[in-house]
Amino acid sequence: MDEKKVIFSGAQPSGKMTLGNYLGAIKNWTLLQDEYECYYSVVDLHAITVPQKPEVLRNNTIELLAQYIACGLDPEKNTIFIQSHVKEHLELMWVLNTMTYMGELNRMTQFKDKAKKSEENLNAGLFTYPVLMAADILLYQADLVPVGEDQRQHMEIARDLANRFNNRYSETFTIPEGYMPKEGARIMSLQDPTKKMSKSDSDPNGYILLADDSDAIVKKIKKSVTDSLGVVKYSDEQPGIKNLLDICANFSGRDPQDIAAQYEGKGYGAFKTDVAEIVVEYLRPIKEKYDYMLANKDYLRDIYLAGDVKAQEKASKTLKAVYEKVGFIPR
Ligand code: AQP
Repeated sequence: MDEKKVIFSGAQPSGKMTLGNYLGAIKNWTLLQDEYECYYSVVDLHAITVPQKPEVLRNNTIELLAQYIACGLDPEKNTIFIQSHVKEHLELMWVLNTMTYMGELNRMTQFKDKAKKSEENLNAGLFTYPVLMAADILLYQADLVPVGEDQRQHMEIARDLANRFNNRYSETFTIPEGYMPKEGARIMSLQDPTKKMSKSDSDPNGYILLADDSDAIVKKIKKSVTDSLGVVKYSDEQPGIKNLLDICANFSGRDPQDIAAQYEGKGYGAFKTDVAEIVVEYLRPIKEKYDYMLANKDYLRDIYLAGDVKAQEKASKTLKAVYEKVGFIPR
């Protein structure tokens, strides 16, 4: 029997999961879980690159795990684990740090964006974030990494570092490929459709959380920023409407242009009402399962403890090979 190809991906417990996180990444995780050997992590080490309150971080970590399961990840089929429990991530990161150029990190747009937001906390972790992400991926010899469009640059660094290491020390790492959805690769803020929807946005009206109740979802979609043209059209000149059409298209499996055509002669009000209904109905079972999971924290603990062991098994093999090639004396 052919060995299954490997997937790695993760999300940060830097807040609660948004519709952007779901449509950009997690939905694909669930679609790929039968075909691949999958490692899905709650990447808490990444989350502390911006200040986190310890209690909030702990809650967000468990809640994100609950959301992974609520979205349809089967803990029997996937290795689901907490990043900080597998220390190999940090050890491989160190080795890769010594092979990463300052110039290539300086070019990262996510760093530039986050640096603007965190001028008082411009820490080195934020700068070397892509190196930790490369370590996450390469430790599991991942072939595929399902992520949103915002991670494209980081995926390039992961590939470059894998190639660089292989060329310097001989074949060690699988070269990973990013896997992005056709629609939903970049869901935009509902309040500023020129920037991406983010769970750490200071304006809660900018994002829809998977944990939001129906009323909140309806209100946020009704309040979403559009334009004064008054025509539902799938066009770059109407980023707010385009974003809502992308969300609809993703949830209904229909073409965004066809959906737009349905609203000829109708105003934005009717369109927004329908978008809200589609989102509410789609998220309803996810929210129900999420609430159930949160009431079963022991089960969640069992999931991550089993996942930690399986993840570490694989990660330690890769790290051992790396240490040998680099020239460290084995203990
Ligand atoms: N708006 C988005 N549209 C599509 N995909 C998105 N992703 C994030 N935002 C969007 C994808 O979700 C996955 C998990 O993201 P993450 O938690 O690792 O970090 P992030 O990309 O920085 O997400 P946020 O929500 O913007 O978090 P904060 O506010 O903490 O920075 C990734 O695959 C990402 O591409």
